[in-house]
Amino acid sequence: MDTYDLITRNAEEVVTEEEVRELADDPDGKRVYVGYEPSGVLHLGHLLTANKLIDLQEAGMEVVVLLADVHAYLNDKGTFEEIRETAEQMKAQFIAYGLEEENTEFVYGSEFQLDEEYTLDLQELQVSTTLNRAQRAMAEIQGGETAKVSHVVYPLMQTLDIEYLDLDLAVGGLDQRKVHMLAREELPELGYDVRPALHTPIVADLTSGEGKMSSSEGVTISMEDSTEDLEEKVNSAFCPPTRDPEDDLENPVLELFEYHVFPRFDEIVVERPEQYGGDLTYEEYESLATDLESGELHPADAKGTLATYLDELIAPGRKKLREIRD
Ligand code: IYR
Repeated sequence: MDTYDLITRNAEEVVTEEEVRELADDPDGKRVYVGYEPSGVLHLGHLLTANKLIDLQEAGMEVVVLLADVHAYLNDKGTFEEIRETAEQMKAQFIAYGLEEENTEFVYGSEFQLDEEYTLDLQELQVSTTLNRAQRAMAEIQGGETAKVSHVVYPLMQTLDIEYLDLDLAVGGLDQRKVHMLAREELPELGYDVRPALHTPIVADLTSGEGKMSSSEGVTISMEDSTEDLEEKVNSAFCPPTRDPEDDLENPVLELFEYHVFPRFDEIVVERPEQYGGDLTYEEYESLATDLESGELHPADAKGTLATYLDELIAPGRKKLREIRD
């Protein structure tokens, strides 16, 4: 796969293609990051961007994971102490999941976001950004909560992180796009460079195929799940073999294959007894999706296979989490 394709595979949006192509021409040592608010345990939402970081490491880039403790605090995720403890656990799970420890820089937001220079830049951004603009940037991250002053400071700090961590590329889920757009507009106001951004898709809710899979509502899959939990959740997932053009429901089973399984395994084997046609082997997502649609692959077999591969993916993180907790 060529470097640009590796960098952008499974991305929903690339801002801008031209800027990312330039990075792909000389990726060695380029710094890229994702920031995570430490909260709960790692779930598939976190792992979607983590997969992208693994691709970027493979492309030769330096990966920075921001454990955004101050952001989590501004977003009311607990006491500072609780947030720090969760961040430590997240870091251990990311490494267990497959981020190369020697090529990944883990940084706490509080290590640099409370410095004088950063704080003064933040004040300047507060002067130059309208309340309305900051609120719009934050809408998707904040969810339905009533806006607090902290919610408008948050995207301005996320903007500055890109400069202060000396990054060449910002990565995030599609829910981060408005913050990244704000950053592209505001950084030059402070005399800093504009940086490109890459956005991963948002996976639909497992049981309905609507909205997004999240830890706060509906069913999500996390590193806390046992093999049995996983089987149960995947087996009850929404998995229509063909898309109904009348609705915009997604097939979350296919999405999980596309975004989580295929990027991490070279081939996928669907085990079937001889009487049902024997095993099927797939090297790429498209062939599996085609077989599901044509009826060659039964949804029950697709789900069983998905549960097995997801289990393998989360097993190291699950083990780590249990060790930490014991
Ligand atoms: N807004 C992210 C957390 C976050 C991301 C980055 I990239 C930052 O520089 C700071 C915070 C979230 O919604 O989890």
